Amino acid sequence: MDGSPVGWGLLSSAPSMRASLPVAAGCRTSRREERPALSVVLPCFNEEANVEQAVREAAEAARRVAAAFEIVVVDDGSRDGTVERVRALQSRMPEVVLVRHGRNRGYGAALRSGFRAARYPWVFYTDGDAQFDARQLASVAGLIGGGRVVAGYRCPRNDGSARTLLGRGWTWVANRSLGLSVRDVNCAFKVFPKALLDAVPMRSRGAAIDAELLAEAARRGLRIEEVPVAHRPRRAGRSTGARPGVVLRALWELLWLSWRIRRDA
Ligand SMILES: Nc1nc2c(ncn2[C@@H]2O[C@H](COP(=O)(O)OP(=O)(O)O)[C@@H](O)[C@H]2O)c(=O)[nH]1
Ligand SMILES: [Mg+2]
Repeated sequence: MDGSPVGWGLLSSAPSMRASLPVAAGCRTSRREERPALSVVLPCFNEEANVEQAVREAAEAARRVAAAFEIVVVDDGSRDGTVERVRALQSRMPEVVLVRHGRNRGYGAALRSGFRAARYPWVFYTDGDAQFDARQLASVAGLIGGGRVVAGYRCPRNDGSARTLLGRGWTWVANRSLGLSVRDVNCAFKVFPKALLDAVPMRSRGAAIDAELLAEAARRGLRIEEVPVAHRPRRAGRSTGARPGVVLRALWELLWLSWRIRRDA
């Protein structure tokens, strides 16, 4: 594992923005040389019923794959008992860090706060609603390192057919407008080098953040390793990812992002 903060030409631009093909199952764990130090970022908005499970699974995953780890829970202005649940976890788990927004600022803003707080050279993020089982990280740990980003794709997505269709449409639009070819742009199961997250001028505050991060990674020549991940139905609480305001904001941010990337090119 290369822990260098500015290794792999992160600060240089590469002409190609094409993502790699999905890796074959047998390749996934073969490249691991050293255990990475890992910050796990979990954005949460009104997740009192799910956050404990998300943190426990993340801790289990990190204990298996990381030399050192922390779990950064970002509370995005929840009005339920999310913060109290996290505080209760902190009394038993010193690795848990709580970052709070005084008001709800959006998914992208929550991730950005988590990235800023992260202390380790690799950042794994997934949702605080436990729709992804973080323990799947163990099967892709061999890909963490070097000039690589790990990007999951939901296989299958478990949000119902209307949501799945909307997600496919979003992936198509994001790929077309940013010159990417990623299977599931908004899949919240990704690992990035912290050096990249520190280097890119992240601007999205809403759901376009995934597209922005992938585009910046590709532009800097990082390889995007796509891996299938299982996805569970939301067990409790409410999804806000398909609200009209969230979708419109994401489209607006994507339009702006695509203009900016073309301008910079
Ligand atoms: N949609 C949304 N999710 C947020 C926000 N802030 C944090 N989150 C968290 O981001 C994750 C994804 O949100 P969710 O509503 O489940 O979206 P979905 O999985 O696409 O339906 C969850 O863990 C939320 O708690 C926000 O402002 N909007
Ligand atoms: Mg969800």
